[in-house]
Amino acid sequence: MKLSPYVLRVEWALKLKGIEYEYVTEDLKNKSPELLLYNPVYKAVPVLVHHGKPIPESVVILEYIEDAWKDLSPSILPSDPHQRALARFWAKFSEEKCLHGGFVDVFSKTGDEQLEAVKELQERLKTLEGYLEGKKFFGGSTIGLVDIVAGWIPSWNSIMEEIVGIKIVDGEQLPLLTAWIHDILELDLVKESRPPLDEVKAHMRKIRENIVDSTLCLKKACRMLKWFITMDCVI
Ligand SMILES: N[C@@H](CCC(=O)N[C@@H](CS)C(=O)NCC(=O)O)C(=O)O
Repeated sequence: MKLSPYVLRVEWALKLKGIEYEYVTEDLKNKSPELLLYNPVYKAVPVLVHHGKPIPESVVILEYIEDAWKDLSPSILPSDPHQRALARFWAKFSEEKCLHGGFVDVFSKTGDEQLEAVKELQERLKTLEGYLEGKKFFGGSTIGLVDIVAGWIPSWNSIMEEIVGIKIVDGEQLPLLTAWIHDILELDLVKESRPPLDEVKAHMRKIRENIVDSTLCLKKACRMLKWFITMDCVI
């Protein structure tokens, strides 16, 4: 699943710590018995298998990598307990408020609802940007948990903006985040594992077309329903 931003997180963490790994691809339309065995609850990628034991869920895997290879630097999490808690907090915020309740909302809505979602997302990104103040990366001078969890933004953002035709991460409004996007894309480990952008674009475009089609169908169905109700009243 080269196009999965969740899988990419695990690749980045393994590369960052210099851990050798075997990458096993998965066809999600025809899931392998291994995937069903290793992740019977969600049946999703990524799954890390270490010493024969499976660990599912990208953020859980990142924490596992940090614990299992704690002697390998750089660390994904700070050593200070409060700083560790903060990193976990912002990683969760980026996931729940910027990805699921943010970019996904913008990408899955149309018209005024979409413009409203853009405004809300930009406000949330501004909040996230506060955690970058005075630092190159969220993790400091090297990337850490938040950079890895939010690391899909640099590759996916410009593609999403192009497809929906709306600028989301504006350099003037979000200068620190814009610089962070640039610095993330300059990292060798990111360049090495970056998915083929034309494939990402084609994949995202297909998703957007399906969303727009089903929204149009729904609107049409609503209009028909209203028409039937009105006719019924008239009769
Ligand atoms: N919360 C999960 C999300 C993983 C996820 O959604 N993976 C997708 C691929 S991007 C998947 O395998 N979906 C299963 C399916 O399509 O049936 C994580 O962080 O690992």
